[in-house]
Amino acid sequence: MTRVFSGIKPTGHLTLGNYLGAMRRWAEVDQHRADALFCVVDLHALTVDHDPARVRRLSRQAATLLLAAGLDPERCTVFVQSHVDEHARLSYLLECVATDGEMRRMIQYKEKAAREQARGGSVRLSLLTYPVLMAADILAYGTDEVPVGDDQTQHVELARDLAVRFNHRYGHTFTVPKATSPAVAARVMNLQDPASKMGKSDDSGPGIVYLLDEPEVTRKKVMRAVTDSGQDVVYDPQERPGVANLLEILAACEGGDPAELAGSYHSYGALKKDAAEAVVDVLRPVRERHRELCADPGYVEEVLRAGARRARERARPTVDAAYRAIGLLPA
Ligand code: AQP
Repeated sequence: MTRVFSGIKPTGHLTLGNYLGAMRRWAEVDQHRADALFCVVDLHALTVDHDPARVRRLSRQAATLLLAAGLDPERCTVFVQSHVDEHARLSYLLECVATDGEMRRMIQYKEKAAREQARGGSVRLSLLTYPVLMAADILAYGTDEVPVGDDQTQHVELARDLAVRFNHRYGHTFTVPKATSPAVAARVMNLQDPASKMGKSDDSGPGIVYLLDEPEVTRKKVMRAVTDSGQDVVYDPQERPGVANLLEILAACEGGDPAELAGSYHSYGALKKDAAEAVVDVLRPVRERHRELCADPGYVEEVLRAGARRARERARPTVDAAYRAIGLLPA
């Protein structure tokens, strides 16, 4: 059976980008067709300046939202990364296979390091090495497929490269994974700055739809989305990124093709109105289920405990095999 792994980082409140690019597919497709593991990757949230209490709160919230989005603990494994030691154990071995140059080429590293420096902060070493930890997250589970949004494909490529290199040097140990992305909305853009990805740790609140925004707030954000200088509605991500983003969001929410949808609109206002309603409709059941789950925090904790037990059992044999293959004495 195909093994699927993916994760979400508790660095902010989850966004429409996280949902359309990743979580929705995990719930609607992946958990039904594969042996799937989904993880709140809390160690990754420590790579930038962080407040411990906030990371704890956001980790709990992210786990609750994964369940609210439809992940079913009877069908898939939902857990928190730091509860399973194998991730950090394997990460060090992979650091001994990765190179400094490879790490410095990562686009997210360049962007986030520049952002930290612009804020006057220092860049943590873990920001540079976190793609190796992400490779460990993936490789520890013998993962075949990693369903992610567009922004994460470079990191999955790194996991592939490290798996191939390790296998070549030390004998076959890891499955070589591949990234899968949705056909539409693989990169939802910021509504106020359609040249940038909608990111949960960005500062620009009005351009980001959070999953837990009230419907009225969501409507306002979509209605105020920056559009382009033209008048006609065409799907052209290069020349008309604002309108293309709204068409992609609408297509992802309602099904359909963004270029075809463009033909049924004669004004930006009508497109925004329909996109706003489509987003509100898609998020409504997630918000409702989230509210129910918040009333029963013991249930979420139990799901995470059981998930960590299952994940540990799956990861340990592969990580132990990697320790032996690389030349370490068995304990
Ligand atoms: N804007 C997006 N469009 C489509 N997919 C997206 N994803 C994130 N943003 C978008 C996908 O959501 C999954 C979880 O993302 P992550 O938690 O690993 O963080 P990230 O990729 O770094 O995205 P964020 O939300 O922008 O976080 P910050 O601001 O902390 O960097 C991934 O599959 C991702 O591709």
